[in-house]
This record gives sequence, C-alpha cells and structure tokens, in this order.
Amino acid sequence: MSNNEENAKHNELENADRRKFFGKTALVGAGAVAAPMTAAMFASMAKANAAEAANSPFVHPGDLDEYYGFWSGGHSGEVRIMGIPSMRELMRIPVFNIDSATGWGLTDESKRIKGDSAHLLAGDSHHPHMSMTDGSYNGKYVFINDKANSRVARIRCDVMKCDKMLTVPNIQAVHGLRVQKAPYTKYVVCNGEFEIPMNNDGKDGMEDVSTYRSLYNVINAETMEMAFQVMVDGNLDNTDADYDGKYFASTCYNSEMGMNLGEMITAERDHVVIFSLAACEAALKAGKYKTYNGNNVPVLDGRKGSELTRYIPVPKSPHGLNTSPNGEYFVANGKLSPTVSIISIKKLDDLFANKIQPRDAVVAEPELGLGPLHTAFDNKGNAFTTLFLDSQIAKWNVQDAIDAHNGKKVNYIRQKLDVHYQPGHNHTSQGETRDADGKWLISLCKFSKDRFLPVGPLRPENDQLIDISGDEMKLVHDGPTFAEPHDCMIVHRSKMKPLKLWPRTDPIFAETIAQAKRDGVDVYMDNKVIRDGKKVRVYMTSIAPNYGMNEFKVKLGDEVTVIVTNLDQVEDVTHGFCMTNHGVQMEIGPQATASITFTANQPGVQWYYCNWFCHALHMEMRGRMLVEA
Ligand code: RUQ
Ligand code: CUA
Repeated sequence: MSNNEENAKHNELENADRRKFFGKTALVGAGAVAAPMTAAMFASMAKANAAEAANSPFVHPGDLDEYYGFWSGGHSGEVRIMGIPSMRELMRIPVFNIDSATGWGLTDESKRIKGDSAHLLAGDSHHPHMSMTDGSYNGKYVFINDKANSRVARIRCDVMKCDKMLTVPNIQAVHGLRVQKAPYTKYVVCNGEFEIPMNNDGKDGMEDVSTYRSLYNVINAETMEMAFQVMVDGNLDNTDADYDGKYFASTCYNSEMGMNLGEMITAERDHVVIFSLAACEAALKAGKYKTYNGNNVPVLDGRKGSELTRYIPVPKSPHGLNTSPNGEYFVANGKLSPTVSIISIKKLDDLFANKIQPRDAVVAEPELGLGPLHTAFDNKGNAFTTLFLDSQIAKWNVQDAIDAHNGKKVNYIRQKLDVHYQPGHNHTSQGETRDADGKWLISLCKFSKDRFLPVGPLRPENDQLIDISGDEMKLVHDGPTFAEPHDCMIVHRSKMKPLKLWPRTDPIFAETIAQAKRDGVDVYMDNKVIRDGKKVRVYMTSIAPNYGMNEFKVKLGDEVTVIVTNLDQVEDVTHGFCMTNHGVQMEIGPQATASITFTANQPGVQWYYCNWFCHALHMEMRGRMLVEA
C-alpha cells in the first residue's frame, strides 16, 4: 500500500472513530428526545468508554496528562516539555538558544550559567535524558547536548530551568548522550563525534588524518565538570549504559577515518565500542593519562588493544544504541544495514577477560527493514525500531530474534506500522528505564509532507503518538513540531516534583543576591540605586501591578544593571522587565530575583514595562529611566 493509500485508509478509520466519539457525547445530551438508544448502542458506548479508560490519547479539557515528555528542540537549541498522551506542549526551556520571553541568554544569571559560552547565540540540542537511581528516573535533572558547540547542559527539574552548562574540551561536536543508570547517575556520558588532532592548535597534524581522534566524554553529573575522556579508534555516534553501573557502549561509524562521504562508507564493518567503567577509573587513579590543548582534563587511551575498551565489529555505519530495560542487551541499529546487532551484556565480563572473541558477544542480528536508526522497548520483551528509509516502525520480539539466530524456525517480526514520514528517534513510555510500561510509543518523523496544511516550503516535522498497549501498534495522534525534535523521553508524572514558587535561596540567583548584600541592599525590602563609578545597579521589587520604583536616573553611557525581585507569592504570577528600545527583556518568577545589564546609550526618557501579563492593571505596570545627556 502506498503512503497515500495508507493515509486515506487511516483517515477513514480515524473519521469513523471520531464520529463515534462525538456521537457518544451528543447522545448524552440528545438521547432523551431523539430515538431511544438500542442495546447495541449502549454496548458500543460501554466498549468505547472502557477502551478510553484503558489507554486513551484523549485528555479532556482540565484533565492532566499521565506523563511528562522531554523533547529536544534540535537546531532551535531548546528543550520542550510535552504532556503525554495529549501531545500538548506545556513549556519550553531555552538552553542553547536566546529567548526574549524569559531573557535566557540576556540576563546576568543565564550568562553566568552559560559561562565561557555566554557569547554563543545558537545551538543544536539532540538528546535529553533524565538522571536515574537504580535504573529508574529520579526526577532530578535532564541533561542535553549541543552538537553545534560541543556543550552539555543540565536542566533542574524542580524549576525546569537550565542551571549548568559545560563546553567539553578537546573535541568537536557532542553527539550521543546518556546517563549512568545505576546505582545512580554519577556520570553523564557523551560522544565526541568529529575527529580532530589531539592538540588542535593549527601548528601541525592537520594534514595527517591518521593523527585525528574522537573522545568519549565522562562528566560528573553533580558538579557538571569533566571527570575524564577516553581516546578511541574511529569516531563515535550514539551511546547508552547498562543497568549494573559497569559498562557503556557507543556506536562508531567511519572507522575508516575518511574525510568525505565516499571514504566514510568503504568498510563493510564498523564497530560498537564497549567501555569498562571500573577499568577507566582504575587507569585514572593510576595516573595513566595525558592532557592536551593546555587544559588539565585527563585523557585515557582506549584505542584498540587497551584494557579500557573492547571493539565489537558490526555491519557498517551503525547509528542508535539502546539498552533493553531488562538490562540484558545493547542493541546497535544498522542504518546502512537492514539489521540491528544484539549484544549480550552478560557476555561482556568474559569479553574483557579475553575468554571470548568480540563477535561472540553478538547473540543475534535480525533483519528488520531499510534504515534502522533507533530502538525502543516495551515491558513484554518487544522492541520497536524506526526504519528511516521504509518510513515504518518494526515491532519485533527480542527473544524470538535470538532463537531465530540460533536456527529455530520462528518469525520475530510482530508488525510493521507506516509512519509519516522518515522516522529518526522513537521512544516508549519510560522505555529507557527499568520501569518500561509498554503504553506509548513516540515516532519522531523528520518529514510531515502531506499530513498538515501546507505552510510554505518549510514544513513542520511530525511527532506521532502510537498506542502499543495491545498486540497491535495503533497510530493515534499526529503532532506538528518545529525543528527538530531529534530525541525525546517520557517520564511518569509520579516521578516529578516541580516547585510552584522559587526558593528565595535558589543558587541560580544566589550571586545576584550576594552582590546586593555587598551593596547593603535587601532585595525583598529595598528599592535603591547604587552608583559604582560608571556602573549603576538599580534594585527594585515588584508586586502586581507595581514596580517598587517608578523612575530612576542615570547618565548617558552608564552600564546599568536592573535587578528585580518578584515579591508575589501567588502561583503563576510572573512579572517581566522590558526596557524599550534597548533589547532588554526578562522574566521574574514568583519569589525570584533576576537581573539584566545594558548600556544606557540613548538620552532622555526611556520607559520600562512589565512584559508578562500579570494583573488587570498590567499595562500600567511601567516606569521611566531618565537618562541625562
Ligand atoms: S541522532 S536520528 Cu542526533 Cu539521536 Cu538519531
Ligand atoms: Cu507585572 Cu505584568
């Protein structure tokens, strides 16, 4: 069936379903005066209600979703929070981008968090993953990489704001990122993708490609500082961790170290690199490392033949790497090969003890279809693999695939479902944790083509929601989405404890409050202008619909910092501060303090106003900066 025919058929079914659904609602109101309801009608209503209660994508107005989804915003640089299964976008968290609503990238606090990369205005976020305890999400942090500028950031899930950012040294382009799953997320691990000379100072080594390296990067999750790096052969793509806290695995494409497409895909096999955490930590302790580029980050040597790693050959250019939630397998997705390679984690001890050969760890290589990119899992031993070229999701059974590999006559493919179109990542509800629950599958489709009203040459992508609770996968929702949700993860709401008000002692603005103390200002009481040479610090409070200060005076050319503290204790009352004609905008959440610094470069009266709607007199919430020439 062509995609269009499939489309038409699907729409027909969908419309029939919709009619049934609306019909049911209409009957409740009109049933009494219209034709009496038949037993069959009651039965079908009861069935519809039961089905809806079991696993329904309908979240009625006022009802809350069962899951939080964390979506990468791709080359828009942000992270988005979705409600699942409604697919409603709940929030956006600016991270590697600049955001005029919240002032992210503009405020002093966000610049401090961005640190050495505060000057960068762009980013490419790929892989959001949450911290875990004993293989379960712990609701504490979400980590996300910036491929474009080799950064890793952390989002604090109590306030849903980015609170740390690190530029990873000695590499270019952070791609795959995951967390240590057990016993807890001590480390965040991520792949350096593009290979470069180890001392990349432009002095020598640029011509000799054989000196180029990629590094595996291990970051301390709590401090967000580099713990160590591991030099590998080939480059690295995606990564994941086991459930025992012992091993990490990364796919590698371009083991040839080619510098152009043709050279990159010559070898029939690339590999999966397995990292032994214990061996790496021992080497680190023993001082077996070098440093490069004038920084002091320890770089261990994990190239072929090292005790730190093992290289498992797999068909060429593998992409996604996913751990099965029972902790037994790493699955490497073939991309250019129609197969996935199933690596037994149990066999890795023997592999590191040199008791078996690397290929002995591969317990099956089932053929699934064209362009397997990523695999997700349910809680019943099934796996769901995106087939980019086929525009399908293949549902297959892991044990059956292994049995078939061992010669048993069994069909491991359960179903293939058309998705629209060209899926990259997919993700099941809690599927990268021990708590995989087999309810929902998201397919992040790179192209939407004819699925939505046309909006010009640039089209949205399509995040599709699939019900996987029954034997058959069922497509239940199309979600248009802006560039580009590379990846996502789905967390049950019971794991999350977001705050309603900011703690007054929050570390995100602790430095701002410390400066106020040095200025003799109590930000919760005082409205004061402090002059410090050509620097002026303006402290003001805000309570809807008033700023604590209706005017302040500065001199032309002064460097002005406005520090606003929101004294409202009311849930959801956020104020803003916007200085007209100065590119100055920010959010101040209830009980938070936020500050922004700019040059008063225009003489005369400059109005500032609250740009977050907070009160019936929100329009009146404004004041004047008087700039003396
Ligand atoms: S990658 S489409 Cu950036 Cu996660 Cu696979
Ligand atoms: Cu304060 Cu609008």
